[in-house]
Amino acid sequence: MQKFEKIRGAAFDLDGVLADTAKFHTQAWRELAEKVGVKWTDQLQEALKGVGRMDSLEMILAAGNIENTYSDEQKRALEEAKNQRYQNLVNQLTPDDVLPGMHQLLDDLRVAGIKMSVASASKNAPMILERLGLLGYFEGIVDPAEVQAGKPDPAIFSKAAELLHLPPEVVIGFEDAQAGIQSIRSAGELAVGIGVPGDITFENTHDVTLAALKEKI
Ligand code: B16
Ligand code: MG
Repeated sequence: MQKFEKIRGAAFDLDGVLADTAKFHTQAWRELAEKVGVKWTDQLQEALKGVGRMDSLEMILAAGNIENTYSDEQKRALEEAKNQRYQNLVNQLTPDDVLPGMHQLLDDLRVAGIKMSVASASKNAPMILERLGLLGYFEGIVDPAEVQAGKPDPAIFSKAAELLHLPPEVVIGFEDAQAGIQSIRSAGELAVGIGVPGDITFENTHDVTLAALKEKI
């Protein structure tokens, strides 16, 4: 494994890493699942983490064996309804909703000269980062609408390194979802798993400190 001194960039997932917005995605999807008559399970909830909006809808419909019940237009209306609900829920976010330890980590990485970008599947990422007061830390935010495929495909994390003008081998990626860890690894970056196994792993965001990264990498 490479030494921390070689690291020059960091790419952050948003939901579940910088902010606890996953609970709002879950609530909005759960309400939609109930509306279309699909049973909500813990497995489904976990599988949706880090997965883009339309892919998430397809997974929910498939879980209820009703993937062929809706036309493309109806599916677009469903994802739009979910997003409206999600946006209403995240309206209440404030800088206090940054996950424990992450503000400090961003400060410390900035002082250490590490360039940072956001590698989220969420089209709402810029709005959420602004609400959290975090926009100023990042040199780039990947626009998921511009990449060919969502996580676990490498595209989002590859783009996150590109935005920093860095080769992937000097970039570390932070993720809380299995699909995201796969995306980081296939992009050729070092995967930091938070609550999910990575190249190095932490139980929660609170434990992810600059000192711990230096020790583990
Ligand atoms: P939106 P991440 C992902 O964000 C979420 O984990 C996932 O639940 C959501 O469906 C996806 O973003 C798309 O979000 O509907 O806001 O475009 O974990 O990659 O930061
Ligand atoms: Mg996430």
